[in-house]
Amino acid sequence: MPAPRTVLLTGAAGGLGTLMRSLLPEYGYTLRLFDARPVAGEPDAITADLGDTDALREAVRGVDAIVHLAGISLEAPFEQILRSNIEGTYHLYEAARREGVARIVFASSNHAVGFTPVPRDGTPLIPVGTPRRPDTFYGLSKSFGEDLAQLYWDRHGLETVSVRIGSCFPEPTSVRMLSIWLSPADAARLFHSALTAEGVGHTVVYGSSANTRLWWDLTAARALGYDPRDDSEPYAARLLAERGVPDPGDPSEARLGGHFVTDPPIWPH
Ligand code: NAI
Ligand code: 15L
Repeated sequence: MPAPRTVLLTGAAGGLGTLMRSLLPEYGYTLRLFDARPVAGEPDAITADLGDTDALREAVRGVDAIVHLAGISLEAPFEQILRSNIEGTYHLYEAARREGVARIVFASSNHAVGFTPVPRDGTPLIPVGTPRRPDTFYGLSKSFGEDLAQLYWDRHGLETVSVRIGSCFPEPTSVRMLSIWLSPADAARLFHSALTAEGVGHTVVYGSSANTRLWWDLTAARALGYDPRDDSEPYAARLLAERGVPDPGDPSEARLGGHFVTDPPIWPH
């Protein structure tokens, strides 16, 4: 597909949205911003909920692609997850289909497979085809989003790259994040690859940097042209000294989803 120029960024007021607002324009994109909350310093941003189908339809009209970050990003009561993440993502796909948008990059999450045991002692890296094992209603909504993306590709020819993001923050802040960290610069590289690769259909990839302690297989992401440059290893000695070596007998250490498996952080709003 021709390289997209105008991209709708949903969730633009959030942590990852804020990082991408500063990094994605370097790749030549013009961003249209969308969030339920006002985006600081961006008076042209669209302030609307994913449940507002008229606002969504107008927001997607004329864009070449969408980076869909909006939604509840932690655990919440099922009814809230249903409204924002499940129905909200459906409304976005319907708006995109009706307006003829060619491609969506969907912010899935490691929590779609959060109950998967972490590889230890030379066991193979986790493949993208591993059975989904959501660790929360939140992870379940990401699993739904991946299936929705598959449906819209098979039935309507709308392409998606579903990125199972690890932890995208400026720095890793836990031992677990040493394995799943996605640096903001690598996130922008990955989203750019996902926006421009040819013939993606519906492709699922893991989203992380080239971490020395990586838990999953980045082959599918690299096949899109993604060439990660960062590695969490420089943070390892300090984090291990502060936090200690993980106990493999602790379920929150033994499963990919970490503390989401045992004591998920709750969406504050
Ligand atoms: P965030 O919580 O900082 O931002 C989410 C944004 O979505 C917020 O600005 C919020 O106002 C907006 N939003 C929520 N519900 C909405 C609705 N119904 N209508 C319109 N806007 C709505 O989350 P963050 O960290 O920026 O994550 C962005 C996306 O990436 C989320 O979908 C999250 O699940 C996903 N993700 C993020 C990871 C990370 O490490 N930051 C890891 C895995 C997935
Ligand atoms: C996620 O899916 C969350 O949105 C993010 O805030 C982090 O908690 C991340 O997963 C993680 O697993 O560290």
